[in-house]
Amino acid sequence: MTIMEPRKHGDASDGMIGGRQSRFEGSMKVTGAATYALEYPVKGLAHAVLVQSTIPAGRVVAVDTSRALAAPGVLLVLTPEDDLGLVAASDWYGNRPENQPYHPLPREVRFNGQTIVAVVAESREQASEAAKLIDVAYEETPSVASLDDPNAGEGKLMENLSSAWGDAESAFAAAPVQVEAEYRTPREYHVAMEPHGLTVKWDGEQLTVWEPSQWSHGMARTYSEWFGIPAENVQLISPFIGGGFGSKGAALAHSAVAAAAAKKLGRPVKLALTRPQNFTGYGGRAATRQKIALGATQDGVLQAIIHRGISETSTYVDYPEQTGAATPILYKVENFSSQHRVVPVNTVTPGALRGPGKNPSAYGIECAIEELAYKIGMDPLEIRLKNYADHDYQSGKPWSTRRLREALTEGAEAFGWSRRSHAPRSMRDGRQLIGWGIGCGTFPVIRAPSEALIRILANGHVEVVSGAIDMGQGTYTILAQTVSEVLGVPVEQIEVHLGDSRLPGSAIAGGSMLAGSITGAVHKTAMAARDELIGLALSDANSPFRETGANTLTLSEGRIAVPRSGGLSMTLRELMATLNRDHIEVRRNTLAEGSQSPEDHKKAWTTLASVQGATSGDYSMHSWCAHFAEVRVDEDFGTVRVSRMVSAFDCGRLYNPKLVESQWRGGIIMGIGQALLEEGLVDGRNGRTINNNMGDYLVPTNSDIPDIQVISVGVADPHASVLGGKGVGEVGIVGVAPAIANAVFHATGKRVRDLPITLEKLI
Ligand code: MCN
Ligand code: MOS
Repeated sequence: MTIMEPRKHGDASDGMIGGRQSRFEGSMKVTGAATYALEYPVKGLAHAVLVQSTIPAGRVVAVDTSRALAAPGVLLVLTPEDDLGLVAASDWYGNRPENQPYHPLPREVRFNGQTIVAVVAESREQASEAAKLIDVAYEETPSVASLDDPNAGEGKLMENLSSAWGDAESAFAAAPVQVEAEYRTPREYHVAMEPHGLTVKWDGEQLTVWEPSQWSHGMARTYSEWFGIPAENVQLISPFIGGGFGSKGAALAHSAVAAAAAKKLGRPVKLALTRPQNFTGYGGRAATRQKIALGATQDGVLQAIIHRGISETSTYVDYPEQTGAATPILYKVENFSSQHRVVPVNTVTPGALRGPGKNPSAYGIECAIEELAYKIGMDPLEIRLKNYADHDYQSGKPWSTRRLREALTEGAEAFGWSRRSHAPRSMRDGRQLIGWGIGCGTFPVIRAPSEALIRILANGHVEVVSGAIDMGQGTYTILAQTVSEVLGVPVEQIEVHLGDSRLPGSAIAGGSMLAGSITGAVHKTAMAARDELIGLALSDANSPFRETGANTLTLSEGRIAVPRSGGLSMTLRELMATLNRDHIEVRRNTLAEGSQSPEDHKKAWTTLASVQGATSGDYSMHSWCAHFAEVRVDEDFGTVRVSRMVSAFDCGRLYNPKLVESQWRGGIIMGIGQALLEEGLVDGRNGRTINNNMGDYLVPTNSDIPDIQVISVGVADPHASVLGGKGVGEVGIVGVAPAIANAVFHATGKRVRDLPITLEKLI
């Protein structure tokens, strides 16, 4: 089955799976009708403001709070002196340290920008003013600012991220053509439009948290564990999120501080991190370095890949930005070796940022493959097709579906690749050098069990209920489309309720796993609701369908009918009335039959323990893409502009091509930022992120973004998900930066191996 043909806007079928339905909550977001976490009108609010450390490592020796406490409106000051009475919560996988206290305002300072004091006052202004009056005395200890610090060291080998087959060293040594290079990426940040923050309220032992969340259930669990209260006592509410990009999957230290302050005060508390505080409230993408050695024959057949990568981590958690995530699966190669190390430095623990691992990994291998192509005078498109991986050489498994070849050829066709002239600096337009480059990308298909509830109401409307979230990807919309297709109810009659930890369990909106996982659960639930409805219509004593002799009924356009034309037909509302039913409710999940205990449910919805990776079954399952970039480089000034992008994707079947195209374009725009603009600058003296604001940390604006053409070459993948879709949200960013770096080389003859590609590196 091929993907749905794009439909014209306004078609009746827009609302079905594969239709181009616009996002339901879109107008609410742009008109201000959507309520964000900090906008809930809670009575009696107090306001918290944080003070962060100004040293990279050491101890808080004393905090003088006297001036702050005397300031107008101040209600409470929390410092490392205060025992907040919290207990350490489990990690992502549900492993919990035993009886370990948790100090979100620790005495020990491990990075510059760590939260150490909170000031709570009647108003935000009063709290901000008082926070300036806090005096902290530190005892500083030696620190390591970044990977560039001479004391950074070799780091620690991550055995589980190493991979090898064949004999890479010998094959490389024997290869007639060798390419070796080191590629670097800097610290990068999420800079979601909506900053971190939360509103918290206690009612006795009941805790309500309004906080932007990529995972309502997982974050609610963390609160319940910190405070030692039953999971049912926590309600985390997050119906609208102003972007997450990986930064909003966990409850963080500042979240704990706000909740503890509310408890101590007996008043609801609102805490909004300032934009600079967002840069250290949660870590961005770690800085990386990777050395890649490619051995090949003169005619461009890969013989060996040797990959050695490192990434920064904090001094207290080993978080790898896995530079070897894409390297083993993009090309056919019989001899391979990859290792990844993490180097502890005094930073907040880095985190997941759109396409974690795969993104810097593709930057390395996709630049290296073009370096090889230029070395032997081969077309970069041809070398990729020549080394096309017919199966996954790492796991040995067949691909479920892999239309990367089609992505490369159809992308090349749309881009006009055949008109390229090979030599660097050979294409120009006046003073502008023109360059073309390719970058392939990939992202694994990850899946998790999920749950959903569907209610058919007396008025014929349908409610779909899940604790899943929508941070802009389109969850609300695709779930309505899924139900519309199964129950034959127009989307206007479907209401989707999301973003609340009290609602049925859901996969995290992370790892591009939500859409496939939650449409699977909603589809299963809708099918069950359909069976129940038809069953009732055929068997209920009050139902006129009982007499028709039909053995099944059809559901479409909000009506239920016998299949033959001219037969009995009525609206769902009429049917509900004749059945005398107020509502029909069905709840289903995608856990295995034997895993339905309360413990299984808790594990499935609140930890990542049940998540299935790309090679957990018989196949190796991934989304794929090929980006074609055109850059124009001003020869005198060294300025680079991306003037054209054509990107072709295999993400399986698309539930909603309009939203998918928007996801892809969003990823590509972030990739352009990564290639040309984004760079977290660290002060080597004190480990401070210098450009911790949106004026100095540059992300693309409209004027940086060219026309972006996106093409789908996917086919439904029945192994990847119930509806045949693969992940969409992250793959778009993967491979963009190398496509641009390769285009810059083609334009200028200059190879920039450290991102971002700024003008001083070119002139
Ligand atoms: N979709 C589809 N057909 C498919 C797969 C997806 O139509 N076969 C569409 C749907 O509209 C779906 C969306 O693409 O809602 C994303 O689906 P999926 O790839 O499953 O990703 P998730 O729903 O798990 O969302 C998380 C993903 C991640 S991990 C990051 S990071 C990211 C991203 O989504 N952050 C985003 N996209 C984002 N988009 C916005 N606007 N804001 C963010 O913070
Ligand atoms: Mo996405 S970085 O996995 O939230």
